[in-house]
Amino acid sequence: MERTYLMIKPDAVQRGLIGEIVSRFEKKGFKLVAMKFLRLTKEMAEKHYAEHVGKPFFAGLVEYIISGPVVAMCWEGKDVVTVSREMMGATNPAKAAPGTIRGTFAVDIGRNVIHGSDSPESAERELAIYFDSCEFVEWDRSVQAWIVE
Ligand code: IDP
Repeated sequence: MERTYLMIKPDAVQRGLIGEIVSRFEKKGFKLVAMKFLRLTKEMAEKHYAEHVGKPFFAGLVEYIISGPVVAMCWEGKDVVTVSREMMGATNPAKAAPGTIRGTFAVDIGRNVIHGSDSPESAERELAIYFDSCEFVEWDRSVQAWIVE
């Protein structure tokens, strides 16, 4: 089953949106596999956002992401990478569809409340930054057959 890395960013934690955001993925039918509350080091942030090194917003992005605690999560489910990106909405909240997480809770690209991997390959790379393999919890949900045929 596909996995993705989702991260509730420092602005959402400060604004008390953890429960609201986690709830959306739970209700959708995805399965939580790993979760931790932590503050990123500068090294972790630079590793996570390595593809953006050299861009004008890079320094501000790193400063933002290490400015307070985040919730790091691994979620599992059918097409979870694509579907969770749809649920998040566009990177720029001004362009995010109403009802999406960013469309509902954010207005600024520099404070867009959530991160989600953009491909299964990115998910694998990002999950390795935050979790050891022993931290992924194997468990069965009694409702699984009512979520995926
Ligand atoms: P994504 O988070 O939707 O995958 P990316 O293009 O990978 O979007 O950008 C990573 C993060 O960098 C964004 O979520 C946002 O926080 C930040 N970012 C991207 N572009 C800008 C910008 O132009 N100004 C400020 N921050 C930006």
